[in-house]
Amino acid sequence: MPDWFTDAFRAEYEHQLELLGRFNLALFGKTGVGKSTLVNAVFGEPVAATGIGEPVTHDAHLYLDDRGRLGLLDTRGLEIGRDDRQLVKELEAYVRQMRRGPVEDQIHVVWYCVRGMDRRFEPFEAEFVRRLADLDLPVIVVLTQVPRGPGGQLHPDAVALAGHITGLGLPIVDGRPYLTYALEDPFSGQSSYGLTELLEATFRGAPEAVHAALTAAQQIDHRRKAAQARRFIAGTAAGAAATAATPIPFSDATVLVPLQLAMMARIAQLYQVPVDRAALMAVASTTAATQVGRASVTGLLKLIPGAGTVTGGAIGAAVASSFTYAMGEAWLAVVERVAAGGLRGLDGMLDTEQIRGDFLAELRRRVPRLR
Ligand SMILES: Nc1nc2c(ncn2[C@@H]2O[C@H](COP(=O)(O)OP(=O)(O)O)[C@@H](O)[C@H]2O)c(=O)[nH]1
Ligand SMILES: [Mg+2]
Repeated sequence: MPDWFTDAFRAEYEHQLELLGRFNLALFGKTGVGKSTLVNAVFGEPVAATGIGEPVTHDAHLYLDDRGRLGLLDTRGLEIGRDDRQLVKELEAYVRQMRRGPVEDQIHVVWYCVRGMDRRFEPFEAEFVRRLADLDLPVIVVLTQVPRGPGGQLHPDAVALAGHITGLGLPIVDGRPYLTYALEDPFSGQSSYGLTELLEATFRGAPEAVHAALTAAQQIDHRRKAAQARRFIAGTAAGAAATAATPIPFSDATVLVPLQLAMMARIAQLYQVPVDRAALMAVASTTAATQVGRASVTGLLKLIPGAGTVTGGAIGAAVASSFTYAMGEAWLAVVERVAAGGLRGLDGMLDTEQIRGDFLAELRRRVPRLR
């Protein structure tokens, strides 16, 4: 059972990854303005050394770095202000070529980055932004490394620059730049800010179809992950109810397992819990779930008025739905704890016994009659 389950979970984990797709972000701006720092602050440091990515154009100045749920389109060897025509030409070719492919291969949002203290936004930059917008790309202008005063007030020079850019009436998301400081600097006492607002704007710019991928890719807003997980739990619970619309005999309750497996895999993906850990966790918790399954179904049957007498030893829609829902919520609580760095042993590794115990406790809280 555990081996079968690990394999099944791994397959489902991959399948859910495909369904989730990828959010593609294009980065433009001069070297050293803080593009990489910004990306890492919002999406987390790359797990492995990702290198420079794969060239995506014939002329090979555009590179796509595949970081799982996040695709990063970056420029090498071309500078805005010097090679704009070449850059726009390559970009046009790429966008055209991609338009024929699936949504998940398109560029979804552009961050055009300007160092907030540079005090200038030049005409060729405005022109470049317009060309991006002409390609139907949602462009967000980001002012990077904008310091704040002791009272939290934004540096007046950056505010002036933002006002200037807003006044240009560019076709950019929300019509104005976003001011940020991505990486805290303990020496000068600067803390990071503006990232959540930038992420919100990115969601507004991105097509609905990639919101789930963006939710999984970003690492700063866990409430969005939880909300997405809950939508999926509700959908799975409804699916379980449909499956059990004709009551399932007790012994056939395993027909619900694939649904629950998909649900758990999707939640693990949303929180980017790596597959080996996820498989381990799934095995641990589902063993627990199977153990308590019988007891809980009996318990749930007692909770639903008339269920016991009407369906006898069978699981009906209401019970299948409630139990799947409780499993989803319990699993979500466990995954959130793992994502926050918890449920580890003294050696820092994930502790299967802790996870199992935790999942059981969470499940019990949600199914009160459970032994
Ligand atoms: N403290 C601090 N340093 C930053 C910030 N953004 C960029 N830097 C620094 O500026 C330098 C260039 O940043 P990088 O992200 O590599 O720029 P890129 O060339 O646009 O990708 C690096 O040394 C960063 O550590 C920030 O928000 N805070
Ligand atoms: Mg960089």
